[in-house]
Amino acid sequence: RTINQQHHNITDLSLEPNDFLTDVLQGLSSNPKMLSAKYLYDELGSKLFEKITSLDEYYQTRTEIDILHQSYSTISTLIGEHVDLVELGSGSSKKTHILLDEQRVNSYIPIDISTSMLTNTVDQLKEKYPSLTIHGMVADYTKPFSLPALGGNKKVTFFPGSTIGNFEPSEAAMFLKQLSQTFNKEDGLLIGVDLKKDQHIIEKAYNDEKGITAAFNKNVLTRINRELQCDFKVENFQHHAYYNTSKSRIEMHLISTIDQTVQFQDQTFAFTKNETIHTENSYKYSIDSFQKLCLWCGFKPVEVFMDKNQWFSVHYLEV
Ligand code: AVI
Repeated sequence: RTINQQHHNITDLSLEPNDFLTDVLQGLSSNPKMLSAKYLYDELGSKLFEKITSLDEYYQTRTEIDILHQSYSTISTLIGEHVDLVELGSGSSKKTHILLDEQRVNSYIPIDISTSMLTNTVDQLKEKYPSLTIHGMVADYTKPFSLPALGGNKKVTFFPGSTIGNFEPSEAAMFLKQLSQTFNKEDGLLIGVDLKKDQHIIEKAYNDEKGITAAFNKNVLTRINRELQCDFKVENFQHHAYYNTSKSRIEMHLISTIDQTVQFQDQTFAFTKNETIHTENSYKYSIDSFQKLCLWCGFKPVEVFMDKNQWFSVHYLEV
């Protein structure tokens, strides 16, 4: 499906409602119960995530932005000129403005799972960069999909925000391997990866004082109620996020605060008090563990950039 939006194209390969239904039924039937983190990003979820990125506790976004600014001259040399810039999970494209020099970038292809987020972002970018070719895509980039025809320029894929950390390591490996197979010799991958550090710093980032992360987590239940006609009582679930040291990951859960049942289509799901729905993992890497993963997937590390505390990393890789 292609939506012609004023002067630019948006290709919409968004999820079919049935995928959502099947995944939710499967996730709630499994033991322990789980929901895929990608379903956190409906319109409100994407807005809440945007709010998270400017919270004091959520060090990731500002640290990555600082790294991109500080290392801009090296990064822009690596990116080169007349490139097609593809961004995975573009959201508000906030970080991309640092890289979007109209001299260097021939076309920009933002890809996001949220139609409303992508549409708004493309509109704003078009105003700010009138001569830039923008081709937005609404797609689940964790599944294979084809990019629009790009005319054979060097391609740089930007995957910021440590979203790779939301993949299981085996999924991350599969994803990176598939991505490397679509790369030509000159192409580059610029990817942001959150690093292992004092667990209290990480835990605070997922348990902010204003409760935005809690609202973001609980919103998945509101979304299920609305889109799949379910009757979750959201007030009977509590946000819980903690660092699982042995797996080097933050786990986000929704804990049932009482014994309860939830009616869903023709099925009933029972929750005991304190039972959880596992809604997200956010893996943290070391430079070494991430580079090993990339090497195994067909990428060669070219450069890695970090902040002075070594809390966050941005890697540039080629095949
Ligand atoms: C998008 N992703 C990298 C975020 C993270 O930190 O794992 C999502 C998020 N979940 C809770 N807060 C932010």
